[in-house]
Amino acid sequence: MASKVILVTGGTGLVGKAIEKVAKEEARSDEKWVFVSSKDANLELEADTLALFEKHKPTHVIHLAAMVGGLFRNMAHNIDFFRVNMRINDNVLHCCFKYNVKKCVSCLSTSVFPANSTYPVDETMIYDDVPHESEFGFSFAKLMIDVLNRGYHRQHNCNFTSVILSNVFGPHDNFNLEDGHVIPGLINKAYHSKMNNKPFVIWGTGSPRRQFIYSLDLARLFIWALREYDDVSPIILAVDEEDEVSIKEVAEMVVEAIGFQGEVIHDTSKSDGQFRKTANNAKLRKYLPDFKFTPTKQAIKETVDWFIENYDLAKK
Ligand code: GFB
Repeated sequence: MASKVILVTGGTGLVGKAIEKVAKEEARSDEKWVFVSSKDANLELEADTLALFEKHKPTHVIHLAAMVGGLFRNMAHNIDFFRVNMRINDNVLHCCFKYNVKKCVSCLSTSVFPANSTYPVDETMIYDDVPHESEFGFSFAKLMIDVLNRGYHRQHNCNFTSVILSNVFGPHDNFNLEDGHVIPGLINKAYHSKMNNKPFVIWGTGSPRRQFIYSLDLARLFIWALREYDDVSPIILAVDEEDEVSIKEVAEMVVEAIGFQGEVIHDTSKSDGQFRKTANNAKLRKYLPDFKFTPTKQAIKETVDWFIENYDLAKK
């Protein structure tokens, strides 16, 4: 019988689906995985969250549930991102405490780092200055997870920690143009440009740079963190600095994967957001020096193939 019950909140989203796939491939007899979504509980409500924990009695939690979105959704809903995520995080971590959860791993984002900084940023710099204004609400709510983790550790000796994620993409992403992140947005746009013989439009100048991470790579790292990483301080799970690419470069990879041959244009009336958030993954590399990330080009091709095969089901 499984001695560990691992509850994954936000378990049907981009990262949850990837963790489910990898956990199945690397199944261990002492682990029972439970993937839950907003259909199982409204984590903004304390009573619902308590009922969920009462039902599953988790020993471990991967906390992914969050109001998320790309730059443009963040800009349009800053205060909603703050309030919704604050409520969810407070309820989930308090239930982890109440139900004596042995370990909880939550997500921060590279958007928590100071907007004005030297690069690369690392885990020691999250309180140095305020995050970029475009994602102020989301970023501060994410930062408060670290405050909760430290608080529960100091006062109650809980083993709650967090991982800092850069821009994630992969199968089961949100391909919606207004709400989603850049890679799924570009894939959806390039697909329709090809189908309708229309120009492909990249928003902004294309010069901002990002360390994109494939959801299936992230899933392997997340499971490692749950099993092995025992430190309250966050750890950056990001590709190496030299694998950072510009939005323009990533758009070219999408165009190639889709096989679009028409005109490519930039809409520079759209925001660029933060120019860079380059994160140093030396702490991760100290633990996992040989971890191999999927090359971005290959990961984009796999995501494009998934999108086309699952077009009717894909969130968009
Ligand atoms: O993924 P994204 O929306 O967010 O990427 P961030 C925004 C960048 O891609 C900007 C450009 O430079 C945009 O101008 N871009 C070009 C596009 N075309 C498109 C498009 O079709 N859709 C979108 N969305 N952008 C994310 C945060 O920031 O970083 C998350 O939104 C999280 O909350 C994550 O914190 C780490 O990369 O700027």
